[in-house]
Amino acid sequence: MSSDLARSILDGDRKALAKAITLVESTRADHNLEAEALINELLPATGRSMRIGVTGSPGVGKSTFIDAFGSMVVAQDRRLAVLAVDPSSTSRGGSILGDKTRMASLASDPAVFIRPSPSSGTLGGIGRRTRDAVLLCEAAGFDTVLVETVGVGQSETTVATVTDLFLLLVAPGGGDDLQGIKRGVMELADLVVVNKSDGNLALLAKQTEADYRLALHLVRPKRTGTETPVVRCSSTTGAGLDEVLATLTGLHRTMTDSGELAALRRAQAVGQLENEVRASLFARASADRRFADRRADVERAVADQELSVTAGARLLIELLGWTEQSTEAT
Ligand SMILES: Nc1nc2c(ncn2[C@@H]2O[C@H](COP(=O)(O)OP(=O)(O)OP(=O)(O)O)[C@@H](O)[C@H]2O)c(=O)[nH]1
Ligand SMILES: [Mg+2]
Repeated sequence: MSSDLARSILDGDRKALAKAITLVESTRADHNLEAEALINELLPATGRSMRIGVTGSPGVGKSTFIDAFGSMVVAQDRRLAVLAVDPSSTSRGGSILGDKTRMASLASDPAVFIRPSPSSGTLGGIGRRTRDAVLLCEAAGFDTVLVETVGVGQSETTVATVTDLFLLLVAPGGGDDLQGIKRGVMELADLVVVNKSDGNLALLAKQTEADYRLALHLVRPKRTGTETPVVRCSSTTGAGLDEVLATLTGLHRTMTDSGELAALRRAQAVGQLENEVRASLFARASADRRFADRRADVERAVADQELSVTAGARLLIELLGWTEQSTEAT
């Protein structure tokens, strides 16, 4: 059954793609198993895209940027998929489908696939959902995948584990705004883009570009021996968007040629495997009565500092009755 779905996806059928992503996002275990089989089948057809994470604080212009940048990408005969990650963006009305007006040109383009983030939680969390959605888009022939996330919480760190390049979008502003960007996000960035570099804001955008160059000196560079590029653009006039694309494709080509991309993706897959194992083991433990019955007690004791975290964890794990050898082997 899933082979039919697989074939339709390989044919670039967008309805089939949407259906498959729904399976991935489902909280039903049988759906997830179906998705797992499907992705296994499609795996040989994946990997041939430029995977770009886009993050930025609310209001910096992510939707407007993706619309304008995406239109330029498809004008170059590329096929673009846009995935949104942040459940929080749905609640504040900023989800990519919510602001279809700002993505008007993209939403109607047949070379574009747009998928908003699901409103409810997914069984495997945003990491698994996003990774699988990226793979499905690739199998459907999309060669450019943008993964959008609002720069709050942990989502951008997760997105960085499923993308090749990470773009930090910022708006012109003084030093205070710059302080608001977490150091960790700056370290993740392969490219910083100062948006809204137009009209009254053009001068401030130049200053902001200089501020970021300076600030990036203070964080660990993503690539040793190279500076993280900072580019200015306007998503409303389109100025500078070509430079953003050229910088991204240039970086991607360099990574491909040097073997860095292959190594990165291998490391990402191994890291994701570890996350999956960790999550499944924890889910299995939580479903075990011996563990579940004592969990609240142990949590309280740890919270009240009656018991150390290490001792509490050992106590709970021992309740599972795993043998000496198997615990020693971990
Ligand atoms: N002048 C100017 N305004 C822009 C530009 N890009 C976006 N804007 C405006 O900035 C505001 C916010 O843009 P959005 O694209 O909605 O920003 P966002 O980052 O998607 O916001 P959230 O979805 O709420 O996180 C809108 O009023 C846009 O018209 C730009 O390049 N220049
Ligand atoms: Mg938005």
